[in-house]
Amino acid sequence: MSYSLNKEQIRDYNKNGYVIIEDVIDQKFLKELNLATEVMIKDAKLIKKSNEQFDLGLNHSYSNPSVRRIKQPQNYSEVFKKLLFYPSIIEKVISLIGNNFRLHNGKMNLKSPSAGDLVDWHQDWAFYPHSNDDVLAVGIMLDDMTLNNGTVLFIPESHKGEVYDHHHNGYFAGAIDIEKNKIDIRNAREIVGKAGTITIHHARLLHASKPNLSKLNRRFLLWEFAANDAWPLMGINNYEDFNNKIISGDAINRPRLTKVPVRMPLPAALNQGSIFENQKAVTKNKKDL
Ligand SMILES: O=C(O)CCC(=O)C(=O)O
Repeated sequence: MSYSLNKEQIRDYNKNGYVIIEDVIDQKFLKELNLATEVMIKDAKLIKKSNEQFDLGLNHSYSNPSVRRIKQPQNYSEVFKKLLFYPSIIEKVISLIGNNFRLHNGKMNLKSPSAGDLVDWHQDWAFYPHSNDDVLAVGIMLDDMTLNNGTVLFIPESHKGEVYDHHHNGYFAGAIDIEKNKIDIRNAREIVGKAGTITIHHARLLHASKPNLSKLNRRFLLWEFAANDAWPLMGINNYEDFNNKIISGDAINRPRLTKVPVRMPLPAALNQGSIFENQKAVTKNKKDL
């Protein structure tokens, strides 16, 4: 059985910068993922401050846990490791960026009713420019994504344009000032889907995510993948760790250089480790979401 994307899906991705595929994750496995998430949230109850695993909401407490993000869930749970190597996802990524790719970063945004923070307009590429743009993110809906629990918004074809300024007051802030950059967000597509649906978006696609106004959870996991010959321009700390993140294919030590627009995320953000805190510097856009 082939799990590859079909021609129309590949064409949609190249044209619009994203594609949505329903029913990718098996329902039984989804239950296991949600149980593993509950176990991690229990661990989060025991800590008071954000750490390398958890980004906590400002009102987090033992009795009322508020976890905004679980970072690198694959490092803390065998179930999430299994999801990282899910054949149906791997084959779809191969259809778009070829047989050689590695994990750049893994994260789950929980958007629970108690910590339903929105994510402001941004391009992932601004956070991690690479030597070429065979770089994308696979989003996995662990819960249904509905019109009032925090949809993702994608602006079709925006991946073909420039990389916008994501700085504020001289520091990287991880969000774009939509008015200053005269970006028309009326064309944004609001993405909804059943649990088990996946999205795949190009690293330069302009996107954002609405606040959760419901009483239900909205957990969305993102695997950010890069071709093995797309090297991060911020450098590699440890070459062995870098290659240990290969999901498919072989290590390549000859990066492929293409003509890509780049702005470095420097000077670095003031609150390293939390997109939610950094984006607060660019508050103007919040009313637009
Ligand atoms: O959680 C979401 O809806 C997507 C957020 C996002 O774009 C990100 O974390 O980079």
